[in-house]
Amino acid sequence: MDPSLSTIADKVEQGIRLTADDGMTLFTSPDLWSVCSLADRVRRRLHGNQAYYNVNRHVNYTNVCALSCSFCAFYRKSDDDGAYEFSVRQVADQAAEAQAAGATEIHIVGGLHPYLPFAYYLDMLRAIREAAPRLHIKAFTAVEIVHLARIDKRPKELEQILSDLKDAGLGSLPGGGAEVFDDRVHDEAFKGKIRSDKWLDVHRAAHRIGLNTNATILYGHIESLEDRIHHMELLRQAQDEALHDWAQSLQGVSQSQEYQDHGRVVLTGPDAMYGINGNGAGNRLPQPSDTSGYFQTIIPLPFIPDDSALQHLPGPAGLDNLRMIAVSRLMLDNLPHVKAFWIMQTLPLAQIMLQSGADDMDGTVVWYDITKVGGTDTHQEVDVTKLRRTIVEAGCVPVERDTLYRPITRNGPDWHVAAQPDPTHAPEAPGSIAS
Ligand code: V47
Repeated sequence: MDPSLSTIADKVEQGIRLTADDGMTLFTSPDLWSVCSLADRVRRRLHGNQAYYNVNRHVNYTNVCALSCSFCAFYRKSDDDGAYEFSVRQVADQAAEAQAAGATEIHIVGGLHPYLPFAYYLDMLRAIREAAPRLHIKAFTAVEIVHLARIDKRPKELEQILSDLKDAGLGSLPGGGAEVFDDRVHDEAFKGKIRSDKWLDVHRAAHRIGLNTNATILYGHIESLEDRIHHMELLRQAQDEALHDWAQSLQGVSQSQEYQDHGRVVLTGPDAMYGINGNGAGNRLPQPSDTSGYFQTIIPLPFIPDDSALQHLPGPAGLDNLRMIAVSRLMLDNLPHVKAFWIMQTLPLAQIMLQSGADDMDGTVVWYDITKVGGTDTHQEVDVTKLRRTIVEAGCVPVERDTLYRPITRNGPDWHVAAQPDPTHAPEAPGSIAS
């Protein structure tokens, strides 16, 4: 092992939080395989050899956007060729179709449409609830939430907007729109978009009203490695606060000593930190509750230059993508999951990522408009057999999950939430491809 990694390896062994300098060492070490195997070690502590996927559908309800982010090839102005917006009925029909095909989740995001009123968004959620009552609705990035707070007839506090959306059917927030938490990068690549403080405010407000959320980082464009680490530190801090509130809201949850002493939660330490001691007792992972939410997963998104205003940039290479997954796993010690979003990472690379820190691949997706790797069209679908095969071939056990990471038992399009498996007792043999 690269000797500069040995202090970090000791910290990982003991469950001690890594510093920003440690993060830079992980990014610059020539010994990528040791970085990946450290990340794999903590991933296995959390999830054994299980790897998660879901049966979902992504819907991008409009590509019309008031912003003009230079990394984005998706947005159009309302009079541009190819500009579109779906009616509430069209979205609800897609939801009904997804539910009939066995999906458990609909993931909805779109541009900041200049004319659609707040009522459109509430109506959309209510119509989905009615047309597809079993689907979990994961919708609207923090950027869209701030836009909705501005366009409502009576401008509202973030928490009120989120509560209105929750009452209409919203189940959780996706992680998009975070880009890179840095003012220089913001001003050069996505000026006009909310800054990091606002993005974090939206997620904090969502957590306070009991909504779980995800987080992303868009990397491999004009940001520096230090910017990536700073982004991770801000997320880690926000998650400490969320987990603190979550633990306060529940009685009898086991907490690590470090959490009690320092108000921070490391979820990736050795079993003994959580009273697990090899017998499965104790639980290191937060479980979804109605009263308090938290960040579930980090999704590192590799910048895809094609057709964007930054298409002269090369975009990150495969090994950078792999290292980014591993560093995210090691630095974000209090986020339960790391997602290798196969649409952007590609299935073969996502497979290697399952051995380098990632434990989740997102799902069947079906239609995806925001990025198209290698000139594919918007129909980007894998079936469950292929997802499971990808996972099994990576030496992992495929576990279908719902949006809140509860395991699903399935019989064709029928499904229900199963009892939580104990990740400390996950089988070591690869799973079966048959679902
Ligand atoms: O917010 C836009 C990014 C995001 C490009 O929460 C680009 O489970 C790469 O957030 N190259 C949307 N990325 C996707 C997203 C997401 C995806 C999967 C799962 C979840 C989740 C969230 O895509 C945008 C933006 O950050 N993006 N353009 C591009 N050229």
